[in-house]
Parts: sequence; C-alpha cells; structure tokens
Amino acid sequence: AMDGYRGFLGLLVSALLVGFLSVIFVLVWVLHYRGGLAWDGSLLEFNWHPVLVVTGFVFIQGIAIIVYRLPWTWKCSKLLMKSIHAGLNTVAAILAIISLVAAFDFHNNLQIRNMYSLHSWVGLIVVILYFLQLVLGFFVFLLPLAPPSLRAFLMPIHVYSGLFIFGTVIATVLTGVTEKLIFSLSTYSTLPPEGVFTNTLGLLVLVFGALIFWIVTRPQWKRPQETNS
Ligand code: ASC
Repeated sequence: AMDGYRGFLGLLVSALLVGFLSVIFVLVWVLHYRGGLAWDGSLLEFNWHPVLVVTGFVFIQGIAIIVYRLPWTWKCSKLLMKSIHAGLNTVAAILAIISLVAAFDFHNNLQIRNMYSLHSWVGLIVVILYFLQLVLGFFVFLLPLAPPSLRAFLMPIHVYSGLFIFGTVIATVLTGVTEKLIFSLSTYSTLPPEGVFTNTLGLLVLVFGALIFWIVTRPQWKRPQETNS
C-alpha cells in the first residue's frame, strides 16, 4: 500500500510539473516570440487563445480529472470532492469560452473567415461536449435529484466522455499549435528556435495528458467506494 502511494505521489508530482511547465511554455511563447498579450482585436488578443486553452482546458481540466484519486482527500466528504471536481471544470469551461471569444474576436476584427479549419471544427465540438458534460454532471451527480439507478447507468458514460473530451482537447491543441506555427513562422521548415520551443510545448501537453491518463486508469488508486453516496 505504501509502495502504491509513493508511486502515486511520484506520478502526481510529475504531472503537476509537466502541466505547470506547459503553462510557462505557452506564456513564454506568446510573450517572448509572439509580441505579448492585449485585448484589442489584434494578434495580441488572439494570443490569449493558446494561453487560456493550455491553462484551463488542459491543465485545470487534467487536475479536475484526478482530484478523486488524491489519497489525503479520501476522508473528505464525497460532496466536497464533487464540488471541487465541478468547480475546477467550471473554471476551465469559463477560460475555454474566453479563449474562443479571443479567437473569434481577432478573426472578425481582421475579417478572417471563421470555422474553416479542422482545428476550429474539432475545437468547437469539444467545447460544446464539455459544457454538456458539465451540465449533465451537475444535475445527475452533484445535485441530490437523480435516483441511484440513473447515476449508476450514467457514471461509465460520464467517465468515458470525460476522458474522450480531455484526449480530444489535447489532439486539438496539437493541431492548433501546428496551424499557428505554419501561419506565423515562414521559416518553420528551417527548424528555428521558436519552432523547437513550440514543438516542445506540444510534447509537454501530450506528456501531461499521458500522465493524467495513467493516473486515472490505475484501479489501485481509485477512491474507496462509500456505501452512502
Ligand atoms: C454518484 C456518486 C457515485 C456514483 C454512483 C453510481 O453520484 O457519488 O459514486 O454516482 O452512485 O455509480
């Protein structure tokens, strides 16, 4: 049991480190290489898009997925843990919406067409799915409205959907980073420092996803079942 706990801690610290590094990397990308951040309809407003996606939709969502697995919370009430899970996902959802506003606002300001790329199609679909998942989770699992039979029926679907959404977000980040590098870096094919740096950001996001997926799929790290929830 102690060995399992140490293994859990090692992976948790690794995930937190890689997730934190991803946020640092996206900030360095937009601040150092892409001119900084502003809310003025320019490319600097668009820069909020990757920052908010990596911070909220990747990092915060990843943490929200594994909160039930923190062993020191197993004595906390299920309602408290559900509230933290729902709260983190709500913060991530709000940041995701602001990130979309930044992208659309920038497009509209410069009269660039919206919703033509695969990145935008998959990205919009996954934001919509995330909101459906959040609303469903709120009414079915958090509020004391749904009968246990409905909860039991929907729980595997909720777990599957959550991991599908998280994985799709990461895939969408990789296409978004690629798009942006090809749009903005005419020298991308010569492997310039910004290309190496931003490719590394993509790898960090992928590794973060791999660590979260590992942590959440280990049966031995599951929160012990309560009889009364
Ligand atoms: C909940 C909750 C669970 C599941 C379970 C159905 O709301 O706290 O552990 O649903 O009751 O599988």
